[in-house]
This record gives sequence, structure tokens and C-alpha cells, in this order.
Amino acid sequence: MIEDLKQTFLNELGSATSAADLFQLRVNYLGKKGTVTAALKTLSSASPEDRPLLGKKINEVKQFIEAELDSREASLKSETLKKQLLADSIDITLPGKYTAFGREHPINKVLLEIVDIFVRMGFSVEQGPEVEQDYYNFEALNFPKEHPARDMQDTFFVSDDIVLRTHTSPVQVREMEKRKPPVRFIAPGKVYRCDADITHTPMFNQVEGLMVDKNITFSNLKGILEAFLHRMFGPGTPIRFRPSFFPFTEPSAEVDIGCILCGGSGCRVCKESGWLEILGAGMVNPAVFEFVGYDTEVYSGFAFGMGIERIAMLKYSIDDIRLFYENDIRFLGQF
Ligand code: FA5
Repeated sequence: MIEDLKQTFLNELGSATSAADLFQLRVNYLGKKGTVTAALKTLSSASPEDRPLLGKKINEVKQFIEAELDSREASLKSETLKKQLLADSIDITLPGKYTAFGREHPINKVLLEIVDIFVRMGFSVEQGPEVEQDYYNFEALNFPKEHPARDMQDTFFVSDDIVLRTHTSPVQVREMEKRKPPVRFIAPGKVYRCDADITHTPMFNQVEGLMVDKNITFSNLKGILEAFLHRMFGPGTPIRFRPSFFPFTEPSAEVDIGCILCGGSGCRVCKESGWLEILGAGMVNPAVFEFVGYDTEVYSGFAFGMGIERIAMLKYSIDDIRLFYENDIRFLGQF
């Protein structure tokens, strides 16, 4: 009878294919209510002569079943692991997955370079709003209402009195309203104009500069701008000051640098002139000082405003300003 038990177990073990099947077999044979356990319980009713032999046989079968189950469980575990390893295996001959890293936008890079040069020359950094009152963008900068000079900057109007600032010059007025001279700061930021071609975008960046104190002259302006441009583009770079007009500076100038793209021989970016305009500048018009309550008999100052995209175009030899804002990764990845 005990031999039958062993045979039945072997048959059932033969058809067990999973860990769950093996567990069930262990419960059925060796568990509290299992067949082997039940056989052991019959020992007490066996005759004293038969008991030792019967006990020995049942224990042998029990040990046999335990050993069989242990070995099948171990081999099933290693088979499962083998299958899993095969399924998870990596083909190390395949090319790896490429992760694209972000990097600083070239305009920001140039902007930080400009800020760094002026900060080293003792300028602080200030900011103003991009949605601006007509008063700060025009009126207090000596652009009276209906004055033709307002047409120099193609303005985006939010309402009659609110505009997207067309330049960073309103920060001059806001800062002078806040403090007394001496004043020496730059104000970088975005500005907006209804304008688009290879050297103009509707949104672009400017850096404004203002210095006000006693005895500030045009020579100071020239010295600071030359020092800046030579640091930015190298000491041999040709620079020229041209007379110009801005309502908020008198006298006014525009500053060009020799076109780096064509080396001065003329190209589509410099409109065949060999020069590219990068900034406007001048001595602060006393009319602006009147608006902010500075004593025009005591103080004088200079101001400038430069286009960062133009500077970046020259620095990196880019012949179309719009490339900066097309967000083509092949372009942006080169800086
Ligand atoms: C001004 O905006 C004056 N506020 C600058 C100024 C400040 C003069 C302080 C005097 C004192 P202008 O319109 O020329 O000036 O613009 C200044 C610079 O911005 C230009 O030299 C050019 O480099 C850049 N710029 C102008 N329009 C655009 C545009 N649409 N896209 C890109 N850059 C532009």
C-alpha cells in the first residue's frame, strides 16, 4: 500500500509543470492533512511487531517525496530564471539610444557676455516691464504725442495708452524716477516692433545703458562703448560713430562695426555698405531730465541701446537674424 502511494506520487509529479502544481503536491502528501501524514497516523493502530518496519517504510517514502519535490522545485526555478534572462537579454552590438542635451540659446549666451563686460566696468543690472505705458515708452523720452519721431519705431499697441515696449529706453526713466545721480546701470530685455526681414525680427533683445553724474561728456560715452566693443569683438575691430537723431538724446549717434560677415567688402547683411548698425547712443536730452526732476545745470549723462541679435549675428557670422528664432536644433546645436 505504501508502495502504491509512492507510485501515485511519481505519476502526479510527472504531470506537474508549475511551481503552483508542486506546491499543491507538497500540501497533498506532506501537509497536515496530507496522505503521508495520514499514513504516519495509522502507525498507532498497527500491531507492535509490524510497527517498526511500517514506520521505517513510511519515513522512507516521506523522505523520498520531500527530496523529489525539492529537486523538481530547484530545477523549475533555474529553468524560469534561464527563460527570463534570455527574454531580457541585451544585444550589445546595437547602437545605443541617443539622448539630446539642451544648451544655452546663442542670444542668451551673448546677452550674458555683454552683461559681464558692463558689470566689470561698474554698471548695475536693472529691468523694466515689457508691456509698457505710452508715458514711459514715448512721452517722458521726449516723444510728444503725434510727433513724427514715434513712427521711427513700428509699435504694437495694446490700447491707446499701453504698448509692447519698442525699446529698453523706458527703463532709463523708471530708474531715474527712483534715484538721484550718480546713476550707472544697464537694462537688458525683450522689445517688440512690427518689423521682419533678414536683420529685423518682431521680438528682439536690447541692452540699454545709462550713466548720469557731474561732468559726463561724449568722450566718456565713446570710451565706454569702444572698450565694450573691443572686448566683445577683439581690439582690431573697426568702429564708426555716425550722427543720428533720437528725441531723448542730443547729440545722438549710431554706432556701426565693420561687417564681419564680408570683412567690409559688402554683402546682403550690411546692404553692401561694409558696416552693420548695432546701437544707438547719445547725451541724455535735458528734456528727459526735466521729466524725472534732475537738475540740468548740475548733471549730464549718456545713454545707449544696442541690439543683441545684431551683435550675435556678427559674433557668430549669421547672415539671417530669423535663424535665431526658428528653433531648428541643427542650428542651435552649433553654439
Ligand atoms: C533705439 O531703440 C534707441 N532706444 C537706442 C538708444 C538708446 C539711443 C539710448 C540713444 C540712447 P534703434 O531703433 O536704432 O534705437 O534700435 C537700437 C538697435 O536695436 C539697433 O541699432 C539694432 O541693432 C537693433 N534693432 C532695431 N530694430 C531691430 C529689429 N527689428 N530686430 C533686431 N534688431 C533691431
